[in-house]
Amino acid sequence: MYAQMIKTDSDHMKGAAEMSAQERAFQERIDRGEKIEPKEWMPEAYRNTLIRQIGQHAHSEIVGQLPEGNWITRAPTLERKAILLAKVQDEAGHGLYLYCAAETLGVSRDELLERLHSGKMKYSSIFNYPTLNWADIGAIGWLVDGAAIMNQVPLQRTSYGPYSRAMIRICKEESFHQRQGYDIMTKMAQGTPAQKAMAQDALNRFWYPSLMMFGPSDKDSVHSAQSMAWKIKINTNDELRQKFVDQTVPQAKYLGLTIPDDKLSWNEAKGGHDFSEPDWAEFFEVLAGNGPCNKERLGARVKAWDDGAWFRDGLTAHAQKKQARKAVA
Ligand code: FAQ
Repeated sequence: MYAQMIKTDSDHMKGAAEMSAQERAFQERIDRGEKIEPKEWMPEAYRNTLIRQIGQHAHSEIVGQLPEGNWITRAPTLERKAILLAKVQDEAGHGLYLYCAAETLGVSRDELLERLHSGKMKYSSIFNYPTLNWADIGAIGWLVDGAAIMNQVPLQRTSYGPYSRAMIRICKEESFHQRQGYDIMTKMAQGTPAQKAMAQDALNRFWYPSLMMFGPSDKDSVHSAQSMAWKIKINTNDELRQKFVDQTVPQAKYLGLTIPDDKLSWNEAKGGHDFSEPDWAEFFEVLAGNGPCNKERLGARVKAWDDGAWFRDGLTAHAQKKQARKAVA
């Protein structure tokens, strides 16, 4: 249904014969596996696709701090609090590397943030779901960071140099995040019956939203074909979703938890699991701004921006003063 409503990038995709000599040479560089660097020529649509994807990714890291930040003051032990603090700080760092990578394409961080705050740019749907209790922090690390890694490991080979290099460090840190989440889930699953029930409840609520992180099914994906031709994306949304399910099923089994899907089964012929699709109507509602926490998340980011105005003004005034003094000397 969604596919009928939209035009995909592939509607505008050029075959080799329609490309200019410059565009053909660019595509040949991509096909040879060369990295594209900031000052080099690139088609405007390639640049805009990168700004959209990297910008959205950066926003996801920053908005993604909010659901977990919610539990820093209520972590059950000092050790868990220190670990969660480090993780949430890492997400801020990921946002910064990604905003820097996007800036190399000629867009400023202020402009990207303005587009986020005005609703012109998206962030990952997953962060519009609430974190109701401590088990949710385990589920986020295990499932959400697990899905993020599944998506981002191939992005280390993406064709744009600054994005691919940012991904290398981000993936290392995401691995720690995933381990800490799985550790929380392990402790809870092996704890009292009430704690195990909380872990199961968190898995029940986060399973399908985690599957949605990979984007719409391939038939409804607007950008995949062109992004894959440019090696901005390395895999399709469905390929990565399948890999995530196959990786996560044995992890849930080890925890003694049940994935909330009656149709989940091993398919010997395809060498992977059959599983139920998420509710795509819910996904598109969340994208349209109508998820459980959309207004709260965006409101928190806009407030943080407004509250920080005095600090940004101070920094600019200081820098201008310093420059003026230098000019006089
Ligand atoms: N949420 O044609 P496609 C993290 C949009 S980082 C919201 O398939 P594409 C770390 C899409 O933008 C998580 N919107 O799009 C962390 C497009 O709309 P547009 C973020 C979504 O770009 C963990 C439309 O739907 N990771 O979690 C979503 O080829 C824990 C059509 O879709 C990245 O951003 C969605 N889930 O593929 C932090 C990775 N899916 O823009 C804190 C890089 C799709 O035309 C705590 N990004 N849309 O208006 C990607 O790999 C791709 O952009 C996809 C989407 C795979 C997300």
